[in-house]
Amino acid sequence: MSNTVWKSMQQKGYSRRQFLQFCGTAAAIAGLQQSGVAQVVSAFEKKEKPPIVWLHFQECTGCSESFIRASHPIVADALLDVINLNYSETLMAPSGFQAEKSLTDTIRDHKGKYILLVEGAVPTKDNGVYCMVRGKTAESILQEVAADAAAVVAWGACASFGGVQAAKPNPTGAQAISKLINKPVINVPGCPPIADVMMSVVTHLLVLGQIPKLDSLGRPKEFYGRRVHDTCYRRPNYDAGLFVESFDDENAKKGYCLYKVGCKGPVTYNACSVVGWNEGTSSPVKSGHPCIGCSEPGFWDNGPLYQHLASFPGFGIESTADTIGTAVGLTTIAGVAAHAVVTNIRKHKVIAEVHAEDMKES
Ligand code: FSX
Ligand code: SF4
Ligand code: F3S
Repeated sequence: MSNTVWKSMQQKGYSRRQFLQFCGTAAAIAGLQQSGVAQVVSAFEKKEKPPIVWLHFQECTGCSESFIRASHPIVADALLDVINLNYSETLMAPSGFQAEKSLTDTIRDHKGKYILLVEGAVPTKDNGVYCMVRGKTAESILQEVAADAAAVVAWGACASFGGVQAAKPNPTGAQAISKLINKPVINVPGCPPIADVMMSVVTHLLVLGQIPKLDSLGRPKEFYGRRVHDTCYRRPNYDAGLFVESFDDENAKKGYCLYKVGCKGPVTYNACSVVGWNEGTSSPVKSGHPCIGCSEPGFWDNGPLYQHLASFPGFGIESTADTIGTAVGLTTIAGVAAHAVVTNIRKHKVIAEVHAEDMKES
């Protein structure tokens, strides 16, 4: 029992109240209802924590940067301190042979029990020489460690779909890890993924010991079930045909919709409009930048970032990646979503009036 989350927190000086608070937050971020808190308490009191191995391949380390900035400090602290993070090139204290021993001991002593988290794509061209760690290719390390992992998580666009290094012409033959191993992979894309979503996936695995429900691209439905566009606070402007025409114009200052300056929110499945970044303070769209679709496969090649979508499938909020896919069409023609302009004249007027009032007051 010495290895449970509660014991570890006690040793660190956390009170029982703080432990229960941690369990409540962990349950909430794992997407569990109130009744799930008891389940979390019980799991963290009794369950031995599975060891975690975190591998880094072709990436920028933004995923780790994101993870350590999760906005639930007690959860981040507890998870980072109490999970058995047996191997992580960026977060672990040991180095050299000592670090290597941690990895080999973990995969030997915890067969079928450890969780594998992977950050970055894997180069496959020229026998994988473009990413080597300890004299071994990324691909051979991945194969070796994934073989006996209980669950495999792909952090970020790179591990999930290949990311920037797989963008055309993909000189190193970079691949998503799901293409290289023969077991289910939980894809948590985004460049990088949202910290609280990452924390939630780890918590879900630790508490429930199961893989969360995934969409057809292997992403947890809880967080990738809706488009950025579906819950965007600028959406009323989109519906009313009120668009930013160029950065720094008057419409940008008014917070109009970013569709015409390239926003890919209508074809991007992620929780940015709901969970948000930096303790939910902001998101790309909230800070005035169009969504570049960073949680979708091949987004670097989906046309110029600041060119708007010509059209997109499915206007209803009920659309999901499973039902409509993510076909993205781009055009240079300056057409806008005609339905919005035509059918929302009334809303357009109301919003324009409100903005006019705001401008008068300021
Ligand atoms: Fe990729 Fe992770 Fe983009 Fe970076 O390391 S998802 S390049 S922000 O963050 O792998
Ligand atoms: Fe928001 Fe972009 Fe959709 Fe406009 S197009 S409502 S800015 S997600
Ligand atoms: Fe990425 Fe778009 Fe969110 S660019 S961070 S999915 S708003």
